Amino acid sequence: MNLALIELFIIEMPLKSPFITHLGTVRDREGIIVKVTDKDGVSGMGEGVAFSTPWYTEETVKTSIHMISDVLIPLLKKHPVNHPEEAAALFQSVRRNNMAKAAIETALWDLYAKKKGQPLSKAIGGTREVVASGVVVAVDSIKNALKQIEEYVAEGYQRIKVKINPQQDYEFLAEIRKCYPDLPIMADANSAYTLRDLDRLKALDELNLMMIEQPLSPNDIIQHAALQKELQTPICLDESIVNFEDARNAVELGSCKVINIKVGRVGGLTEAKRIHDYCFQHNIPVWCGGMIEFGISRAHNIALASMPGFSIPGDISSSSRFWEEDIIAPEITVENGVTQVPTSPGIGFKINEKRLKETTTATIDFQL
Ligand code: OSB
Ligand code: MG
Repeated sequence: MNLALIELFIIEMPLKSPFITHLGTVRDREGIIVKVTDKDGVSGMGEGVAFSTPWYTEETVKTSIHMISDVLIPLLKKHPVNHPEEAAALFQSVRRNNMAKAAIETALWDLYAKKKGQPLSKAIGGTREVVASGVVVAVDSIKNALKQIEEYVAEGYQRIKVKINPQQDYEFLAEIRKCYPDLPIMADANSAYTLRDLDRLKALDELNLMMIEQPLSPNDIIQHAALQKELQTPICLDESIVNFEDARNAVELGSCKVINIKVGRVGGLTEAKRIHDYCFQHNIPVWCGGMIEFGISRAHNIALASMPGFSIPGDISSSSRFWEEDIIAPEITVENGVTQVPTSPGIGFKINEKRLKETTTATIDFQL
């Protein structure tokens, strides 16, 4: 791909309101914006979605910077690639560190699509002109939950995802269900339960939830299969699925009926596509998960969610869901419950240079 320069922008931005889960609260988001530029001066953008601390996966912003700087870029220097899929294959020689890999690989996909003069969605096999938008409510009081839901329903979101845990589940969801009898609602537990909570989880069956996301620990693949046999509500796996093999094992074992695909969690668009293709063949619906990310990663998510198997609204919310001002222009917007898939080359969004500058805390450059 004739790479000449890779630039990292470490950025930081406060969320408009705290994002509360039983694992911790996110108030400020650090992120890594990756810009790859080739010898013709064409650039592609990617984003590293690891958090500041390892609460969601083992990676952090600092481990990502280390991996990108000291391992992945040196690999690319030593083995120049002609296609983003070659970078994904090259990165297989490094264990895990999927968010660091995805940060670079997605930037290469944007560059690749721009060189072809194609929207990224088309370059990866997307077919939709719009993607269905959902939004996440992550608060610790029913009052705040109902306030946010009212707002989001008015904005047209097609489904609401609510964070739950054993201290905040049946009564909380029942109250929401009472106010919104027909709203598509799903619950995300982020591994807050074990099989000992079987009765608590079974009680949720009567609330007509679309699905319950990641009830048990990431490695509880067999336990999720046992749980799914006892529940009517479909289980969706998030943290458990970090590569194609995890998805295949989960489907073969009956550990879930739905899969949440996150580009960062699985190491890039190449692996995300593989999981999508497998699920599509096996009639397992998928949707695109969010990482409280900035506009660059959200733009990659929109391209991914335009693929045919993404039949359920994902965490594709507007830039204004989390940010006073995003780092892309135009910002991502949701109208009538959908987000338009861009038709211009690459990710289809430009950088808001002023906003990038004012949120950047450090930059690192690599000459290739
Ligand atoms: O479990 O899906 C999750 C955000 C950060 C880390 C994990 C999760 C989430 C979300 C998505 O719930 C929020 C979003 O970006 O819209
Ligand atoms: Mg989740």
